[in-house]
Amino acid sequence: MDDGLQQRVEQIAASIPITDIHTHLYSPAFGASRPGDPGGDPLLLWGIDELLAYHYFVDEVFRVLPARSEPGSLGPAQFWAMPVADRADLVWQKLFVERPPVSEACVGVVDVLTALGLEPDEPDLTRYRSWFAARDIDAHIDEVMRLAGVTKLVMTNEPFTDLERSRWLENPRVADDPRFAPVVRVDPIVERWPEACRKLAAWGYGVADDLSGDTIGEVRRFLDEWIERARPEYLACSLSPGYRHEPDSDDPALHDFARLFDECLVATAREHGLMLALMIGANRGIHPEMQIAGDGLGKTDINQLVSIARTHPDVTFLVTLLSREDQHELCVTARKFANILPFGCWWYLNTTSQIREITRMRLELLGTAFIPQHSDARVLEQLIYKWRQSRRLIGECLAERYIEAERAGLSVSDAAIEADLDRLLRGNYAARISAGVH
Ligand code: RAT
Ligand code: ZN
Repeated sequence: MDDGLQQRVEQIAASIPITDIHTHLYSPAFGASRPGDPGGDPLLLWGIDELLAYHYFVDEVFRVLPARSEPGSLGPAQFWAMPVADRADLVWQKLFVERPPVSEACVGVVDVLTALGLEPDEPDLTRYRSWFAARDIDAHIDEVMRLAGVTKLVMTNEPFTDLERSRWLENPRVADDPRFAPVVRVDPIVERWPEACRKLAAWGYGVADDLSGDTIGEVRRFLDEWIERARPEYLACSLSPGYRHEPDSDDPALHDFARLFDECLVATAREHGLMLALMIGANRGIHPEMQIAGDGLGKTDINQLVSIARTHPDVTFLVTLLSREDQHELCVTARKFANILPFGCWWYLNTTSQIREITRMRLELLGTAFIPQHSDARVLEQLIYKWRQSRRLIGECLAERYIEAERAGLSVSDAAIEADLDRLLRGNYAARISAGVH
């Protein structure tokens, strides 16, 4: 490896302001958690207790707790009944005190504490709790964003979630914070139509389970109203690994799925000039007792995505797939369909080895025409470790390509490196959202 080039790329990467295109963070007006006070239904989570109660640690802690058959074991139901602070204490004790933190998420917390100027090896959480309790949330958000190098955070706004819906209805200016951009995500319309239909009917839309009457028009009215309300940068939905896009199917369930997808989601995206983000591959609730920590993953059939991209050449699909096995097919498919914009190393792929592997593959097959990462942060301070690590790895992978280019006889200027990193960390997304009409 050429250390000089590597260093130049890393230095330039450190200076590029990042747009984080998919997070579960909210602006404080949606309600922020208060360290030491579990009440208030907050949507913006932050602080040491939330960091340790993160669902990535729930599966990890169960792997080291006594087995269900042993004395002293704890079941998921008991675990979830514990207050956040008790869950955080347990995670700290088991994963940070009794053994050195090794997993991606564990090392991430150490990185966060160190970056915030705290000692990462306290025997318990007392000092961290007082430190966080003394923060002012607004100034803290600015500080965390500065440490992460992020200048814009894209939220995931879910109108089918009662709590979130009520925050939007109570305060029409709830999203007026320039640091946070809205996105309207509507999984239930395509993934759980009976549930979506019931809610829409209760909210006064004239919809029917079998899509009869003006159901499609009414779903579109709902989406139009939310676009008007939230002014999203894109529309989004998550699809399970076995989804099928078969508009001509005789199977009524498949036919209805395709109508809701094509005539509601895609048609709305088209009309408003928005991208539609598809997050595909989460196998929800494979261990239901684990609640939010109970989701697995599955491989998808790339032909379904081909069908979507071919049917709708005039709509851009931001696509991320959860299974490692699907990543090469996604790159090849994106080479054929310029309206597929691959993004991020999602969830179980947001690890050192997977980011390296996937980013290398994407650079080799797609050049710089993709969006290498999003954080998926659910707790504010996670931005720090997730972005420090991704920024470094993206720089490392890009430097490898420049070394190849130099070996082939071309020398790459700092200006060219900066332009490439700007595309990857901000510009490719900005170019597509500004191409739309808002
Ligand atoms: O990564 C996560 O936190 C998951 O729980 C999911 O939220 C996933 O990212 C999603 O957006 O569905
Ligand atoms: Zn997510």
